[in-house]
Amino acid sequence: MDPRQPEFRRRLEALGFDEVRFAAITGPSRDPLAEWLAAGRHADMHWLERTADKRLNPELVLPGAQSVVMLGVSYWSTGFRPATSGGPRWARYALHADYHDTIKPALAAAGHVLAELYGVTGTDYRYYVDTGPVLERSWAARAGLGFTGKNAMLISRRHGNWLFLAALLTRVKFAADAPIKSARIDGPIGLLCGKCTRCLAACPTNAFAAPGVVDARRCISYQTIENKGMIPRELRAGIGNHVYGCDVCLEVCPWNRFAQEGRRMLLSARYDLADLSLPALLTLTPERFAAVFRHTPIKRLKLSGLLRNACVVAGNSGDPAALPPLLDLATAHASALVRAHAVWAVFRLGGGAQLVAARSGETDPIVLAEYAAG
Ligand code: B12
Ligand code: SF4
Ligand code: SF4
Repeated sequence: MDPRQPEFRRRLEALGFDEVRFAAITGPSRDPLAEWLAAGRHADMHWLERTADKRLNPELVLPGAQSVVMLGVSYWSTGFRPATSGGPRWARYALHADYHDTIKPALAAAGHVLAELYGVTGTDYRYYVDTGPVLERSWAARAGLGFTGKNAMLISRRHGNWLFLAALLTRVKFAADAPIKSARIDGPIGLLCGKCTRCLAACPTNAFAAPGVVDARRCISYQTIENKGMIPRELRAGIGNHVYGCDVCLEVCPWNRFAQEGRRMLLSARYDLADLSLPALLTLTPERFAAVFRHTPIKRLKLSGLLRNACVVAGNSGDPAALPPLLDLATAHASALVRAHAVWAVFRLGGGAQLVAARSGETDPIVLAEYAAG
């Protein structure tokens, strides 16, 4: 092996990446992305459709690309505090500073190390975290960074489900790392799952179309983060107290017992967000939203999206103390999206009569539909 490759790996680990693995690009991928899209499982994430060709073929992303360097950043920590009991629940990754502010600079530094060691320029590599046209989980599995669980997650033997992934595509040809293999399983899903099906059974909204296949339309993560419109009525009860994202199919996985603390937490923790009570969320002002969620991924949801989710959580809380702020949102909030979900929540908490008495001049059809259904 070229002695520069172990040196490159060491330097990337020193930058704080917990996993550094290499895969060879040998032509277009046989990933079932096209079938997944054809079945409509991407909901309205049309950007996945638009970039499907690139996702399946790295040559279209970086002509002449030879290798993918897959990087994993653990966000598991002994200091992690989940929601206060019964309070709003947040996806664990979201209780950290935005990856744009943390992983991106480390990736830029990784590119500079590549350029220094291999004498290449910035046009010989491209890096992405999450939003690039790269099938990150497939590449990570091919590079042996972990295996694809029945929960569709890339699960690491050293970090469990708690790895954020990033990819560096390059024209440099690296020796490929071996993928994990199992003599017992024929196919990529659930290689080290054995007979376990905990994640499939635990999903609160039945989002698994098959082992390893998530239907985003039913997934709480999609509904609370990516969906910018109405949350379907039939899914709202299943959302429970998940205010942003969902980790249920990750949390139940027995492989998490091997999780180790990240070597250097590139994502800096914001566990304080889990202390926000439901009333505090329901009464957020634009100024407070901007101040609290600055530098977190949650800011991209915008205040109206977060209030929409908080209304669903409030409707599921069974707590009559949530009624006063909900009534205010239902009757006076500027966003019809927020009013509509607040109306649903008020009816669910038994405040329908009060609401109908307080209602004045509502004309928006999406809100009126909630009154009619309530
Ligand atoms: C769109 C998207 C979503 C969508 C759709 C999820 C999905 N399952 O596809 C929604 C919004 C629902 C979502 C949710 C979440 N996401 Co997301 N998401 C993405 C994104 C941007 C693209 C994924 C994609 O292409 N999906 C299409 C399907 C077809 O591909 P896939 O699931 O990636 O890969 C599958 C196929 O390749 C399949 N496969 C390969 N060969 C074969 C062969 C056969 C026969 C079969 C059946 C399958 C199969 O195995 C993989 C797993 O099923 C990636 C980032 C990226 N650029 O890749 C992050 C990413 C997958 N998400 C991530 C995370 C953390 C989450 C959440 C945990 C967030 C949360 N806490 O709320 C949840 C987990 C939900 C789940 N169980 O999957 C991480 C996953 C890290 C990891 N260790 O796996 C990623 C990689 C982002 C990152 N940079 O770290 N996400
Ligand atoms: S993230 Fe939650 S809703 Fe989505 S598949 Fe997993 S358990 Fe189901
Ligand atoms: S919970 Fe069980 S079935 Fe699901 S991914 Fe983990 S080991 Fe596999």
